[in-house]
Amino acid sequence: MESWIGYVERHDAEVGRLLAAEGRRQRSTLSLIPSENYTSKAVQLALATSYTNKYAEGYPYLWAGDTREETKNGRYYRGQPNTNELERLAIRRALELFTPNPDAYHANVQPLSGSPANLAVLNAFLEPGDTFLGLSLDYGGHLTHGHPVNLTGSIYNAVQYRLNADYELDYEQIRELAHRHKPKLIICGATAYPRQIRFQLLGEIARETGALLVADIAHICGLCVTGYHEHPFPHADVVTTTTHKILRGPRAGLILCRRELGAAIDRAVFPGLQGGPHMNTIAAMAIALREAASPAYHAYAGQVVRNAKALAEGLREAGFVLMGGGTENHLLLLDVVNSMNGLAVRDGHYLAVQLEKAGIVVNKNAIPGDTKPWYPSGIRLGTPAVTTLGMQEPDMARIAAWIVRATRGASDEGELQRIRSEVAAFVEGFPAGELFVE
Ligand code: DSN
Repeated sequence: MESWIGYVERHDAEVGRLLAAEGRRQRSTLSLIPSENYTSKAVQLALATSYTNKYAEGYPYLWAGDTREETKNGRYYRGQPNTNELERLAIRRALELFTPNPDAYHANVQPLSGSPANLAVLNAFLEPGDTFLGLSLDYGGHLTHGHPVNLTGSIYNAVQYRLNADYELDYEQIRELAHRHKPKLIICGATAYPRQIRFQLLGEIARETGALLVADIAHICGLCVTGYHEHPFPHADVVTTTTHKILRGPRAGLILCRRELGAAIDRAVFPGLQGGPHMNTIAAMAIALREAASPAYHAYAGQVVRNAKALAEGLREAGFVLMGGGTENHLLLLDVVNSMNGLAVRDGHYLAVQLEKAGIVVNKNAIPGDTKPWYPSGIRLGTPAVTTLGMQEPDMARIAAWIVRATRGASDEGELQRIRSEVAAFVEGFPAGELFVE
């Protein structure tokens, strides 16, 4: 039988060639970017279905929370029997996976990704100029948590909090800022924070000061639903997440909230920010949500954390400086400029480029005090993708050894090529048959 990619290659040779090349790249390199993963083949195939042809502006109900039979179609276009059933299924699975009581919460599965999800939440509860608190980007926050170059930092009055000297969220500073600025909303969550987030404490601070607590758990959602990280509910009023990181779903966003906030969230997503939802993506999301409720996913999440600790240990022993001293979740942030007793590379950009030549794919990352985002001092590593391939602690020791060798030999192109061959043979040794559409 002709392969899927073979079919595309026959139809469009240029795109088909690039599809095949990307598959080969992913199967022969180590993906250590903590926000990346490998989805199941079922998730990828659902994305490639006829739902991509269908417009479905609106919701599969007339208003949030309404479940009556006669109001099961709140769409602006006809032809929705399948989209309505599919979106309801995705909503139910999201509520069952993420909330302590599906009847008390609401889910919106339409955000196109994490940034629109966060913007919609801010838009739901804030007027332009209103104040909210968020973690500063250079301390591990996200652009949409109020960075000045992002809309969230220009439309609203974003007050930024930081980490303390122990590389922990500065909960005292957050409390002080919340009392001083009386924000309508506090957003927590991070993209480069190797520690656990104390949602209960943040919920207390929010309630003391009359703010809503929004938890962006894009990086850690899979740990929260399996008990490897404190769960944001019931402390947070609203939770946002992407579905393509540790959750292993399609590139998309998801918002969950207390049921009484659901109508405001829905209005903010559509028509406030977006038009038609991507129903093929929602189909793939529903599959990923079911997969994430399985015992196999629970085991996976535990292994992600154990692997991150093993990788951290291997790198620390070799002299790498780990921000926060190690990891309590799925990721590590290395200060590469000050690592390895003077064998330091000049910046994280350079090291990320050289590591890629060795088949080790990471991203450069700012650490506190950095002033040049393109040439930061750090790199960020994570274990969600390599764990999906089936790697375990001993494999992390091998990866750490390759990173150390590639860092020492960063200016030696021959050494990087030798490592690349070893890495490719190693990665190709893991069975990936269920992960790649070919
Ligand atoms: N780009 C994502 C990450 O890599 O963490 C955040 O949006």
